[in-house]
Amino acid sequence: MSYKLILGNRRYSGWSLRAWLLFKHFGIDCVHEVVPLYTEEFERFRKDCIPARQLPTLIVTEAGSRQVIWDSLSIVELLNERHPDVGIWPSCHRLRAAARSLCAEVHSGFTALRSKLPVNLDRRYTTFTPDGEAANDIERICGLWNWARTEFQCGGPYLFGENMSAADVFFTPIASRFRTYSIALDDRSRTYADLLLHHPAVVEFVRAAKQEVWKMEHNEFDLN
Ligand SMILES: N[C@@H](CCC(=O)N[C@@H](CS)C(=O)NCC(=O)O)C(=O)O
Repeated sequence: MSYKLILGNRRYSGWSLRAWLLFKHFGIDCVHEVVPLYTEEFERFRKDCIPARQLPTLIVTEAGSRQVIWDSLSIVELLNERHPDVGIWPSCHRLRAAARSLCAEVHSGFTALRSKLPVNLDRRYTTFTPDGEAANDIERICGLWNWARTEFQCGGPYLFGENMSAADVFFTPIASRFRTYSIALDDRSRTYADLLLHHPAVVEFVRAAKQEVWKMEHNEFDLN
């Protein structure tokens, strides 16, 4: 069995960062390719990887057959099924259920944060003020981080104890938004966000992102 992970522009693709970190942190081998969004290459990717429409996408090749898996949450579940010993989800069922709820909310929610603070791993805005909806998302996220620690008392430094789980992986691009837009955080949330961003696989991803040449207008704006 082999994996090929197709990523969007690292600079802008928080979803791709999740998939990348998942493979790297849990030590699962894959080859990867970057397909710049909204280019001819991206159109070719869509034709080659039907029915996937978005990145990241995973191609699993096994016994001569090729399967396309798309959407970061289903990539998490596929890897969890195939690599049950690496600890993608916490081992305790209560923690696992909570971790899944957090991932599900990240996956389907925080739309204001996503649209108004687009991922840009190569920018740092120092005068950005989130509007009310985005501020609500930020407050909710920090509230969830604190809730997980208080509710389960796992110690840390990750949400569910000593080990990173898929929940921490899912919050990593959010931590990158907090850094890009210089969002003020309480001390505990700041320490946690910094921990995620200092992960060697994230540092490697950000370094590569800074070398990319493709630019997307939506994610590149100037503040006066
Ligand atoms: N729910 C998807 C979201 C993936 C996503 O939105 N990918 C963006 C890049 S970060 C994309 O491919 N955008 C191109 C498009 O939507 O046409 C996931 O979890 O993987």
